[in-house]
Amino acid sequence: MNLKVKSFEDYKETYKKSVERPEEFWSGIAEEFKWRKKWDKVLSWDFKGPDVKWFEGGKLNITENCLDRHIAELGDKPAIIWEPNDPNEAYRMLSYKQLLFNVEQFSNVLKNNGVVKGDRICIYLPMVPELAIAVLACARIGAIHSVVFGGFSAQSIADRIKDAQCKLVITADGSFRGTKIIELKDIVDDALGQCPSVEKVIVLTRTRTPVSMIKGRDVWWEDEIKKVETQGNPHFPAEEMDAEDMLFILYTSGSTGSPKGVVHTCGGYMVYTGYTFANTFQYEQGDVYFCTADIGWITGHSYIVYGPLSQGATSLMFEGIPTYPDAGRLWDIVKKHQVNILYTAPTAIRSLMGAGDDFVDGKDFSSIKTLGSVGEPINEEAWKWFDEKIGHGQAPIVDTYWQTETGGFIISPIAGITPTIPSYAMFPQPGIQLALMDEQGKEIAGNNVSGNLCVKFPWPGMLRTTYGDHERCRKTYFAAYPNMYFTGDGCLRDQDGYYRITGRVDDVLNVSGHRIGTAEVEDAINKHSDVVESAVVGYPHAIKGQGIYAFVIAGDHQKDEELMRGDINKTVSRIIGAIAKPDKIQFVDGLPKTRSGKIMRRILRKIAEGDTTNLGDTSTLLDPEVVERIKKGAEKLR
Ligand code: 6R9
Repeated sequence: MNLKVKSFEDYKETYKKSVERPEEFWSGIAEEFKWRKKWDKVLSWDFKGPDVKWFEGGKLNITENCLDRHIAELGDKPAIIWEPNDPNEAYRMLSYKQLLFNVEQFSNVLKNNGVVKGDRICIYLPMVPELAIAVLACARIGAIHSVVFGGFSAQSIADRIKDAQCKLVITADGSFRGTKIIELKDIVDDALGQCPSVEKVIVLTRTRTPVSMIKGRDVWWEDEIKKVETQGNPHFPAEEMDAEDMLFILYTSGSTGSPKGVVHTCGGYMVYTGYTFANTFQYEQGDVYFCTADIGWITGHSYIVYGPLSQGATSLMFEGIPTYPDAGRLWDIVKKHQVNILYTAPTAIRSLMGAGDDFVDGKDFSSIKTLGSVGEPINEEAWKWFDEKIGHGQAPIVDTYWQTETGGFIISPIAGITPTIPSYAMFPQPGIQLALMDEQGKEIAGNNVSGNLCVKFPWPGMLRTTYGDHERCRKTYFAAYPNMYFTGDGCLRDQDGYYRITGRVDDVLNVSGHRIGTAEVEDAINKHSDVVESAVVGYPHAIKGQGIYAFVIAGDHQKDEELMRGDINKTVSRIIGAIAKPDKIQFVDGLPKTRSGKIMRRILRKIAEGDTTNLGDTSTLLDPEVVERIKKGAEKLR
């Protein structure tokens, strides 16, 4: 397939063409995929709606592109290599033929359980091959998957199920994470009390921990597979989908309200993830590609499942955590499976770096060709360590900047082709027209400037709506700057025109690469019976990138601060999940508010960062004295 640029010159020319003649450019890329019927129109768009359509009239099924079309040439090639949590358990390898067989089988299971095109299916599974199988089977039957990350609570699952009105849930008895077992089915059961739309639950065996199985509702994955075997026809012809039919919903946090269901559609998402995967990593047939993300996040959707598989790649999936049994685990996997491309997150790099070089030195990295980073800005120190220790100065690092909403990379170097600079995402991907905007809504021209990062022209992988609430999509992404998609990130374009992401400019936190809204955490804390009010901000954290700092006004029931902190943490874990637990909780007797009642977060952010010398103008505060008291309390916490 001819999706890869060959030189820096070629990148520049490709980029130029992609901007000057976007429709011609993207239809050329799309032709490298398998369509049942070619599109009538490449693009129609209007960011006011927003109303964006790519490859209208085209018919396809993404799983024919990820599976069927590879069988003739790559049928016996590993599609998925699966490394279990416990290094002593046997790993698994699924060839393209086997994966197709399993996906067809499970599509039949879904059909037997009443699933039809357009139904919404919630998936809450550990990182086992069956997760990829379940995702692809939904796509094959035309059902819309909504994968929920295994670290989210019962309440979060319930909220997501209710929002999308899911008909069926696919889960497992439990999942292994390091030395822990997480009882997934139990968590699902806690959620289902609130979810009348769910008719069936399919339960995969993994940990074989005791689970409650309700007659008529809950069925075992393995039993359902046996039924399909007895039925005797393993095949399942892929459902024909329109390019703009929904492929999946993935919930993500914003600066206000509950998480939104970002919607991606079949055609554009396929083209964009396949193209950016092949080109950015410069994937070559035979390479073993290892992305350490969880399929519960967009990175796993786009760059463990759809992107790599549409390109006939070998995608390695890891069930466990980078520090189990020790901090050398990822490097052992690299050697064991001769990984050529390793794609991970700055938070993982920093935590492994912190574990000491004993876990790295002497390991075999000779197979590594390319490294990648995603999820948050990578600091220079982590970049250099990754480069020296893992890449031995030989492997280009692609620092890929993108979002759940963008579907795939929008700013990134191209491995071995474009230059790299530590902590810079460098160049827009072909087809991506960036704009830096100032507070007055004007585009900032020239170099050596910073502003709010926007995209001014559509690309095939962009979100189409937020599920069930199109107006929310418009307000969140398309209203801040007319005719632009606003990312929510700040960005610098340096004197050479290279891009560097400076972080979120809204109230979204990035904790260990996980996106969490401050408003969501506040809502959860405020649900605690003895909390009057709270305000949550981020602060720099050595490993996590950002930590969560909560200022809490407590009622007078609980006098013991440590107990109260424990209770608040438990409440947040129950409502959102352990990933949203505050790292620091400071009890305060008031919050810095303006006379109109708005919390001045700018001040709280500074205090949380430990930078209280210049708090700016506090004269508009209702009670300026409160700031002094909060400052004193913060010093005690440090
Ligand atoms: C893919 C993913 C999106 C937010 C995004 C930005 C941050 C992601 C980054 C990066 C700097 C990078 N982000 N990659 N910041 N450099 N290479 O992470 O999606 O979970 O939706 O998060 O993550 O702040 O806005 P998502």
